[in-house]
Amino acid sequence: MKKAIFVTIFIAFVLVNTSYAGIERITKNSIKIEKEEVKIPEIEIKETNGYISILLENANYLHYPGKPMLPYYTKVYYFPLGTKIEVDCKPKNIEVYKIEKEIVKANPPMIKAMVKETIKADTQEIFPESWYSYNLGGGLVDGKHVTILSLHLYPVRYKQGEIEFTHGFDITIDYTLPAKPIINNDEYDLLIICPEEWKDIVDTLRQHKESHGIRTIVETVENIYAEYDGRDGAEKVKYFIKDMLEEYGIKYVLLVGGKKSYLFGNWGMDGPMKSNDALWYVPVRYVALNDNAEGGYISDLYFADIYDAYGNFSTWDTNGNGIYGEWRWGGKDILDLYPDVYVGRLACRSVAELNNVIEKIINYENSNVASQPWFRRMLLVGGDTFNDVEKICEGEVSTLYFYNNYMADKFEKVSLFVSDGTLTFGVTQPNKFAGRVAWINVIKEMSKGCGFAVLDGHGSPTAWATHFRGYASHDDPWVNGLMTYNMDLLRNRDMLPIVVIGGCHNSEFNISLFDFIKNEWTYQPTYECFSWHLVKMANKGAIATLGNTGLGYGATGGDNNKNGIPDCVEFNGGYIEDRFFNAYGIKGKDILGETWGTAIIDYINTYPPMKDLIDCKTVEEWVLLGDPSLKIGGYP
Ligand SMILES: [Ca+2]
Ligand SMILES: [Ca+2]
Ligand SMILES: [Ca+2]
Ligand SMILES: [Ca+2]
Repeated sequence: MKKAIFVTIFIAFVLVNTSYAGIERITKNSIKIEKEEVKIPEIEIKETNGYISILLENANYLHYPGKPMLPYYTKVYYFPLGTKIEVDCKPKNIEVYKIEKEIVKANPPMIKAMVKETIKADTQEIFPESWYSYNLGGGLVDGKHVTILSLHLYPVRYKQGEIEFTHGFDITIDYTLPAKPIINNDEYDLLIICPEEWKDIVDTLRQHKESHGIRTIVETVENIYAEYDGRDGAEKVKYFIKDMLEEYGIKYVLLVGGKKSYLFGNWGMDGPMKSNDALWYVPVRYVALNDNAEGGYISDLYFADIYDAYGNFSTWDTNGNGIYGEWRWGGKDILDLYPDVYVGRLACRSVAELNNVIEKIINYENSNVASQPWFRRMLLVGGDTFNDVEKICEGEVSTLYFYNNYMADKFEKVSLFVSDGTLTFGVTQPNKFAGRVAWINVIKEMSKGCGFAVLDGHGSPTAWATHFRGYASHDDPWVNGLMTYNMDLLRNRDMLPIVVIGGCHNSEFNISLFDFIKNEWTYQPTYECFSWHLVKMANKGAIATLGNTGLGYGATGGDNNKNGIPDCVEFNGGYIEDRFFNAYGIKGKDILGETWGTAIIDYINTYPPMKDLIDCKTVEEWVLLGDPSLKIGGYP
C-alpha cells in the first residue's frame, strides 16, 4: 500500500463566528469569498478477480449501476439559511494512467423483496463528467437552520482504458449572507397536529412534554384546514408548519393520526393523482416516484422539508402540475429533501390506539429506562438477503457493523442469525420448518427487553423475513423473523425498543385489509402494517419504529469496491440505517427525531438524491413512526 498524504475531509463548520485554518477569507462589498486548497492522497490500485479497484483513503464511492465505482470526497459546509452560494473548483497536477483491466462497476441496487432491473449500458463519455459537483439545500443541523453546501470532488475520472487523476483542488466559494435570519424565534419546541376529536387525550401528552421542559403546542387538523390555503390537506398542513417554525421556532412535529378505514382505501399506485384527505385523520403526501416496480408511496419527509437552500418554501411540486415528488415518465420535481423540522407520526386509527401509545411514551420517558439493564441490550436479527458468489449474509454483516462501530461500548449484543443457527434452532441449511417458526426466537429475545432492535432483510406490510445462507432467491425457503400475525405474543411489557426495520413496505401505514387483492407486494391480507402494529400494541411491542413505506433497496454481497466497508452498509437502505446508529452512538443525538433527521441529512450530503432515483426514494420512504421529541432512554 502506498503511503498516503492525509487530508482532513468531512470537515463541517458554520461560517458564522468561525475561522478555519488554511482558508483565506476575502470580503468584497456584500460578497464574501472563501478560498481553500485540498490535497488528494495517492491512489491505490488493487486487482481482484480480473477487476481493479481504485482506492482513496476515507473516500466515498460512486454507485451508479454499470458505471465504475470511482472514489470521491464529500466536503460539507454550513451557512446561515438563505445564503447565496457559488462554487468553483480547479484540479491541479493532472496525471493520466493507462488501465489494463476493467474497473469494478456498481451493481444495481436490489429490491428487498425480489430481483429486477437491468444494468445500463456503459457509455464512451468521460465519467464522472466533471471534476466536481455540488448540492445546495436548506436544513436543520445541530439546532441551527442552515444552507448546506455538499461539495463532491472527483479526483479520479475514467474514459476508455485511461484514468485522469488530480493531486489536488483549489476551491473557491463565493457567498452572500442573507439580509436577516429567516427564523429568529424560540418559543416552542414541539408542535402536535391531531384531529379535533382527540385533542383532549393529546393534551395529556402535551402536559407530560411540558413537565420535561419540551414547550408544546397542539393544533387540530380542522382548524388548519379552515385557516390555511393550500391545494390539498397535506399542503395546508405544511404551510401551517412553516408558520409555526417562523413564529415560534419549533423543532419537532408530531402528526397524530393515521388512516380511517381498516378495510378500504388508497395505496401507492393510486395515490399520486389523488387527494385523499377525507380518508385520513392527519393527511399524508404521496410522491409519484416510479422505480419501475411501484408508482408511488407515502413520504412524511414532505412535512419536514419546509425550505430549500434559499429559504423558499419547498413545494415538492416544482413543475406546478399538482403531482408531488414526481420522478417518472412525464415529469420530475426538484426536491430539497433536507429536513427543517423533525417529523414523526403516531398513525393512530382509534382512541384505544391513541391511549396505548401516549401511555407508552409517558411511561418510557418517566422511568429512566436507560438505567435499566434491559435497555443496554441491542438485538440484531439477520440472514442472507441477496444471492452473491461469496454467500455473504448481508443482514448479519450490516447489523454487526452498526453494533461494532457505533453501539458496542454502551450496549450488549444479542444476535439472532441464520449462519450460526441462532435464529433457526441450530439449523443452518435450508429447512422449511425451521424457517417458518424462526419468529419464536425473535419473540423470545425481544420479550426480554432491549433498547434497540434492528432487523435487516426482506419485508412486506405483514412480515419481516430473510433466507438461509447461500439460498437467498425468492423461491428459496424463507426464514420468518416476525409477523403482524404473531407479534401479539410478545411479552416485553414496558421494556420497549426502538426498532429499525430494513425491508420492503414494513412501514406502509396506508395499508388496508383489501389492498392485498390489487397490490402484488402485500402477499397476505392485513389491515395494518408491521411497523405500526409494533408501536400501537398496548403495554408491549416498540416505542418507535423506523422503516420503509415502499420498496426498500440494498446492496448485495461483500465489498465490491474493496475499500474495507461492506457495500451493504455503504449504500442505499443499509447506509441510512448506518447513519441512524452513527447519529445516536457517535454524534450523541438522543432525541429520536434528531437521530432520524441527522441520518437523512448525512445520507443526502453523501449521495445527492436528485442524481439518483433510488437514493431519492431511500430518504423519502424512511418514516419514523413514533414521537420525534422522544428522549431515547428516557429522562434521568
Ligand atoms: Ca409535479
Ligand atoms: Ca429543506
Ligand atoms: Ca448474500
Ligand atoms: Ca465497500
